[in-house]
Amino acid sequence: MIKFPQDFFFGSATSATQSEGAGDIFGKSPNIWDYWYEIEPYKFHEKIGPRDTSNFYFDYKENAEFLAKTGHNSFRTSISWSRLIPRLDGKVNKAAVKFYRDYFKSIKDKGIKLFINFFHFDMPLYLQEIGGWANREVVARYVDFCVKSFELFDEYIDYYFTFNEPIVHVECGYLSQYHYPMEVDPKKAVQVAFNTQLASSSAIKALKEKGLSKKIGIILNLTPAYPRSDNENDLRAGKIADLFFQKSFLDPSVLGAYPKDLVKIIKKEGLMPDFSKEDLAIIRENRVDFLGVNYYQPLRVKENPYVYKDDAIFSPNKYYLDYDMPGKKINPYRGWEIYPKALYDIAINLRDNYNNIPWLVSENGMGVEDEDRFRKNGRIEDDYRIDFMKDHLRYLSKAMDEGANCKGYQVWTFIDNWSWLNAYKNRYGLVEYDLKSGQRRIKKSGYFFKDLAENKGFDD
Ligand code: BGP
Repeated sequence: MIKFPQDFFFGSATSATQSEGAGDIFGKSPNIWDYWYEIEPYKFHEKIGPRDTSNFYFDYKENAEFLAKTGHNSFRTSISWSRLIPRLDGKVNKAAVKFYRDYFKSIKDKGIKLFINFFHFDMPLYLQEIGGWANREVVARYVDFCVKSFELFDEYIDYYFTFNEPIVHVECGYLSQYHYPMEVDPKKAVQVAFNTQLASSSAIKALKEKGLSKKIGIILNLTPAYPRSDNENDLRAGKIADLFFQKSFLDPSVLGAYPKDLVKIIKKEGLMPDFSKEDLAIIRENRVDFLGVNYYQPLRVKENPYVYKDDAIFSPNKYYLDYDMPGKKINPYRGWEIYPKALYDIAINLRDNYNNIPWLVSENGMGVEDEDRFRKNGRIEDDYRIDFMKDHLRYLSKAMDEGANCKGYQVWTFIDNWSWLNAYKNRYGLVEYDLKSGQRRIKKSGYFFKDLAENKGFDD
């Protein structure tokens, strides 16, 4: 039997934009996803946009029933910034207050612990128009949003997160064009990363000053960089990839300072952001209480043997290249490698190098296309998803036996939801959602998850 502690969190995560629907009504103003869909709908799989999601805005009560039916003792979502504060005047939208209170209460009434995150890739458009995270003013606006959310909803919230995967809006928004504003501007990317970290630390400071008694953390996609070989060039490539993609938020959030080697590279490349000594003090003095770790796939790297032109646009790939390892196990629908042992490696890294900080798996899951193929007697028999969870849980349990301080396992996701540019291509849910009829049906994995959560483990 693979067994977890009695108080282990079993649950799932989603985000406001991916699950609420009601994108342009009840006082919500557009965020960058609503806007991007409006101007370039063809970029989104089958032209399905952020209004067509699993409809929590209307169905939260029914969804709370399904959370209970699938054994959840915890659930994470985010508060939509552009729903709560729809305009530059900073005024709170009363309809949003009522919605979130009722929604959160319906979850709490089921005895489910609520984890709330403040930012999940969803910058309000009116703030993107003044520069988004590149503009310092947005840091202050974000802190105000967090404080207002705390004042309005704290009675329902058990745990807080400042950001979900902050490296993603940096990389996708300002280097690789997978998120709006689709810029390629490394200098701005570094400023955005710094301002985001400052926003996270400043929110922690402000909430603690307001008397926050609950734990607050940050969710990071800690994808270890595995070098192709033991050759020192490959090893160096791995170290540098880790600096950019793991340590850039992990170190300041948990240890209170940026890694020196990262700062050296940023300086050498002429990409240093604007900041003050006071900013660094805020980061140093306001560290997270715990971490959420999203894990889907490892990052495999090798040396970059090519020379960059002197005036080439900077990319982290100057220092390493992605390595397509032959024979790797892959989820073909998402194109992501499946490598459960990385969860063990993450756990040991946090134990040994990050003061054994408490953490939980805050996302792990498998998106699969056309799950209708697997339907038998009306139910989707998603054994692949059950195997995926078991494979990761085995490694998690092994790490915990060796002292890792993990407190829970939350999957992505509870009910099929909207996956950004992939829209509804790949389905991740424990519960199936029929976009046309709105009907929900628990998949085989949902029943497995219920047993897992109730027994705090599974027979192996
Ligand atoms: C994470 C995000 C989620 C979710 C998930 C699955 O990085 O935090 O928002 O979307 O990945 O990825 P996708 O939906 O792109 O398949």
